[in-house]
Amino acid sequence: MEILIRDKLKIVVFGAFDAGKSSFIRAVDPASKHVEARTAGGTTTVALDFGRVTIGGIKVFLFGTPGQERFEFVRQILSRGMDGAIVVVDATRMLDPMTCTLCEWLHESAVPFIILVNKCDHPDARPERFADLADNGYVHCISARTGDQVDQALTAFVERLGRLRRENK
Ligand SMILES: Nc1nc2c(ncn2[C@@H]2O[C@H](COP(=O)(O)OP(=O)(O)OP(=O)(O)O)[C@@H](O)[C@H]2O)c(=O)[nH]1
Ligand SMILES: [Mg+2]
Repeated sequence: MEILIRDKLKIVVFGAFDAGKSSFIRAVDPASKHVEARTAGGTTTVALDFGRVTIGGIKVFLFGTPGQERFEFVRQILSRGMDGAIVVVDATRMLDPMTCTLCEWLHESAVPFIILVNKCDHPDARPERFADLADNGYVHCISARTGDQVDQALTAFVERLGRLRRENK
């Protein structure tokens, strides 16, 4: 990979409550940090997730957002200056209004983004429900639990962001 002007990328991870945003960041970076609260069913992000990984010489900083609607202000803060976005969806659920709103906003803001259809290890997963969510076809089926396709999807996105940066320089 040729040397880029800037060798750092800020990628923000969005998605509805419980989709698996924090699990995705843990799968990418086992040393990632998470500010979460306990719930009856496990944990929920109340501030942010933060993970780091180096891909092809580029330092990638991953910021995970809370999924609960009431934390919209946190999503606004974390999204400042992002180079790209990842939208995580739960393959076992139906497409939800928050995910649709997020994708419309990213599209209108001209922020490059991919869809990660998570929980594809689950017997109830129906990834085909999300096939048309990114109009450019950037949809990947992953499992944050098993790690399947996690690194491949992120690497493909980072390479695409690197290409976009070279084209725009
Ligand atoms: N089967 C399966 N379960 C998963 C997978 N990824 C996450 N989960 C489960 O889904 C639940 C939510 O995971 P989180 O990573 O906390 O989801 P989140 O999107 O960060 O949730 P919020 O921060 O509350 O919005 C947990 O019980 C996880 O164990 C996966 O790939 N497969
Ligand atoms: Mg979370």
